[in-house]
Amino acid sequence: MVETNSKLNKFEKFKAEKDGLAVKAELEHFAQVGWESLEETDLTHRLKWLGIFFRPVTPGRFMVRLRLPSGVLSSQKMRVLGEVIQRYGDEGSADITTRQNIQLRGLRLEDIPDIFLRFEAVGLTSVQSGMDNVRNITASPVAGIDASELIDTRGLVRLVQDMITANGAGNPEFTNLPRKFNIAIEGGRDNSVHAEINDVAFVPAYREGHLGLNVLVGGFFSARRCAAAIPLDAWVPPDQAVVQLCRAILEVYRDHGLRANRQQARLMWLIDEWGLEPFRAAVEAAYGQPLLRAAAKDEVDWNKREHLGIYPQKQPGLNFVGLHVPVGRLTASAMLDLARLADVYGEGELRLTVEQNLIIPHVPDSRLAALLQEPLLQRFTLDPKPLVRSLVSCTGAQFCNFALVETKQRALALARSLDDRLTLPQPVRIHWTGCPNSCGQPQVADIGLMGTKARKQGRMVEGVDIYMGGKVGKEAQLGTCVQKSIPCDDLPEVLENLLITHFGAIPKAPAAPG
Ligand code: SRM
Ligand code: SF4
Repeated sequence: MVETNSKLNKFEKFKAEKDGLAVKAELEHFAQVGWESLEETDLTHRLKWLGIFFRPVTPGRFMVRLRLPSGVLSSQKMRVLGEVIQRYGDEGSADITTRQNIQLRGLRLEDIPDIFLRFEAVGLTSVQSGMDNVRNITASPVAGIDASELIDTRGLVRLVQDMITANGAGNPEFTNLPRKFNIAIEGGRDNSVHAEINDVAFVPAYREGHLGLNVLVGGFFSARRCAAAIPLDAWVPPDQAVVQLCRAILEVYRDHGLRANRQQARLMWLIDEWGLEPFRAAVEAAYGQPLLRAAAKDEVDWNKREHLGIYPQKQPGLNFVGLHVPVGRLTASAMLDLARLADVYGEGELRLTVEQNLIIPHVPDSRLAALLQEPLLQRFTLDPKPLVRSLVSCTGAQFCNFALVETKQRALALARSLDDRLTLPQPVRIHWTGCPNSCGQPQVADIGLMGTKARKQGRMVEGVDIYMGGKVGKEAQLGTCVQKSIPCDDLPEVLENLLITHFGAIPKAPAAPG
């Protein structure tokens, strides 16, 4: 480690005193004594190593963040997750996250040891999903079923997660990183994972006629700085090499990442400090053999797909059906129903997307018509209107204490009313994020809205900074802030004007009276 102990930030100090994963052995005890008796750092920080998040906005009601590699889960897992929140009535809910994952809400600490046993029984884990750990590993949501895919990455993603978490048991080798860490492994042509915003991303590329993966490093968003990932100038075959390279990069980051200033601790800061070639050399040394230079070009040459509606799979006669889940919010009954739909119409599997939507794969041609009649598809539609369709939103003030504004409900209400008032020639991707941490990825959106405080008629009110210019898919590019501190109350008019001026929206004729 570079820094001396006196230079470590307070997070580093508490991690050095007691590793986050240590609370695993204490969970039963915590559940017995109750959350009010817990030592502050255990409660608000260390529990996140198990994926358990104390929510200051709803004290006593915890959030649990799962790990769902590639966003794939069985109907059995979905049923268990639905049943877990069902017992909390109206307080229980769930969200599909911007990393193809699920977070459960409303949980009581005393129930969590039992809940974890239920998770274990079906192969679910939430370990190392928060704080200074590797987040859910993302991949194409149609890996293995997409007729045009180059590499089915599901197995690789699973292997990388198993390496990082010791098969879900928790792996002390990687529980004290300098900061959070994001990994994405894309096997398709459309960059469905937003490779550019991950600390490490793999994208398909042919090298001397062999199909493998080029490697990007250093992408991240933070309140202080946002950076797109840059090429490591390395190529690996799509096998154990991916796991070994992830391990090597994580070891370099763990052992040399900057730990003095928490605002400058993500991987890109280390790459900046060292320079790319010395960083690459250190990774190569940890990898234990020469790294091949990158293929001259990668195979990401498509626009990003949105996966809503019905598409034929590469398996003849089967289809995947993409459902729109408004701002990713799920109830227990919807989750149980989704599990049933996957069993009845598919092969008991569900997929999640980074747009916070859901896919039912493996639906035979003969069952499509019946699936479309299911009442849940009135709510989770296949063909929503252009603005609601591409809406993404972070958690916001309802549950997140960092939030400067309420996001999900406001985002949905506004998108619905603009959809009613405007005709749009194509979907416009609007992303909401409640604060500069950028969990809702406003920088990848056509229009990104980031919560802030604004002034209106002499009063401080909820507002947003507006981002534009984000591009996804083959020409991915980060958007930038174009307007600051717009009061949320003014947004209907401001957004309407932006949509008319930049996206070809046409106001609809007002409905005739009577
Ligand atoms: Fe995030 C912290 C929610 C994706 C950047 N994020 C948080 C916390 C844990 C803060 C907290 O303790 O309250 C939020 C939990 C709120 C809650 O109750 O849900 C939170 N982040 C989310 C989720 C749920 C947003 C969503 O509604 O989908 C996403 C969960 C993903 C997952 O399944 O693991 C989520 N967060 C992201 C992303 C997007 C991504 O990964 O593509 C980013 C930007 C990309 C990145 O990290 O480079 C992101 N979250 C942050 C940051 C800023 C990190 C930094 O380096 O400064 C924080 C704050 C922090 O870590 O200190 C943060
Ligand atoms: Fe919370 Fe801010 Fe992340 Fe939204 S962007 S979930 S408000 S930390």
